[in-house]
Amino acid sequence: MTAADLVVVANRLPVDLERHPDGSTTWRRSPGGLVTALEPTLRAREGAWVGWPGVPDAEVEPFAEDGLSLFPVMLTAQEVTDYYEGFSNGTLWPLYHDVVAPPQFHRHWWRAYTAVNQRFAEEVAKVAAQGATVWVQDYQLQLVPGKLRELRPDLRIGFFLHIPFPPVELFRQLPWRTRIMEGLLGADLVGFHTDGGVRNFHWLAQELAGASPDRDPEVLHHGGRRIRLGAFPISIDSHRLDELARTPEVEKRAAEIRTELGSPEKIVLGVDRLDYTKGIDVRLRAFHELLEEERVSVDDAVMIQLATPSRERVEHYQQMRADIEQAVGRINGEFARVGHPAVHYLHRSLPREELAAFFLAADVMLVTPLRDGMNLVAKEYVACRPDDGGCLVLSEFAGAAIELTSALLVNPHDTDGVKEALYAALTMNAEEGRKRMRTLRRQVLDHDVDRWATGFLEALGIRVEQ
Ligand code: GDG
Repeated sequence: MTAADLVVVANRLPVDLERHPDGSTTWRRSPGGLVTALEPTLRAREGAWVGWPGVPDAEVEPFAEDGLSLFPVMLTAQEVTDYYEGFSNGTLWPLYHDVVAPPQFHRHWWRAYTAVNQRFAEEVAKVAAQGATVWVQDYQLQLVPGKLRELRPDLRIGFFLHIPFPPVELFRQLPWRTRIMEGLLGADLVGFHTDGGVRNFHWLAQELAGASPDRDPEVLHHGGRRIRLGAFPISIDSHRLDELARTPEVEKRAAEIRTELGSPEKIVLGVDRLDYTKGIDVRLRAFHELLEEERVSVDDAVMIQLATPSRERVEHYQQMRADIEQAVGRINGEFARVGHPAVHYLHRSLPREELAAFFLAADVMLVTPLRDGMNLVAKEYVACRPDDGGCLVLSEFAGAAIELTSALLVNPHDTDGVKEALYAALTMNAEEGRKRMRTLRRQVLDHDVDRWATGFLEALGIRVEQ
């Protein structure tokens, strides 16, 4: 395979390796937003993607697929435990999400994180052409820009963080804070979802790594180089979802869902990866209290919580799953009637079309994270409402709240506030609801994921053909 001019580096490849009981393996596409956003640009430039294929101890040869070269990085089972589940998801994830769960600091996790980041950097150094552009993704790979610059000073390196960059006092808890900061400063462009992330980084880079400010608040100087910072709020493939939600199949399925639920007046929906940052407990509490106060009854309103299984081997996730399932059980124990649960809870992943039908059926969408980099579900709900129906209740602490200001914004720590917003959404007059939704849709349809990717790559100095 020839060296690539554009290389994306992410913890995961855009395809997952699947091992079958007979020992054979196949690839399954995992079409996340990132793949959809970057695929056309990558294919047009015969780009490369470097990432882990999703199963431990898999030594897989690189392969090309339709103009895109894939370079698998091997992780041992121990590295999956220490680098991925440990340092990435047991240390960085909770620390960067306002310590909503206590982060754990273990030196052997950190050692695995540095070793794996080194391996990713070495793989990229092998596949990138002279002067190529490399785009590193997310918190699992924060040391890659620095390590890569040492190996290949000719490269143009961008880094984008998909989760919040934490407030100064929290980041300073990290025993390896300076190393992380220097890793990130190896990039030419460091991107965040919001200006808050830019500001936190700007301050910490000076404090911890001795970077110097510039007259431009989005520029730093370090090691004789100029580093640009910027806010690039990610989005979704809005037009494709809008079209999907207009298909007769999805419309029919949305109507069926309502009938299957016993034709309630209102359907309240939550859709999340099962994660303690998403505030699933917050919305269950609000719904529970409205039922207790008899402001809502199971005849008029039904709640559905779709929870995609996630990080099931990480301790905090096991506890949280048990707590949420107990809360669902308690609400149903008190308020359900036979054949009419108050809360429907599905712990599984659904196909895209089915998810679109749930969005189209839902009168109220509850997105109540305690902290979230962006939250794509909020944008997907809006994209799936070509009928201008539905009402979005959105946490102020999701990055999406900066753009989706016509949602009903709530502080997820304020149970009364969430409860009143849910009640307001359930009782909102149709005209006001449509007005809000029209404004939200203009924002989401105008700012799609393609615009995000193009904006980042252009800030990094490469021209993107439209
Ligand atoms: C991280 C940041 C940031 C969920 N259930 C099903 C399903 N999903 C899809 C949703 C959405 C995605 O998963 C979840 O994205 P979010 O943005 O809501 O949250 P994270 O996974 O935490 O993502 C976040 C994002 O990165 C991008 O930068 O916005 O802040 O935490 O697309 O639709 N998809 C299908 N079936 C399901 O059951 N098909």
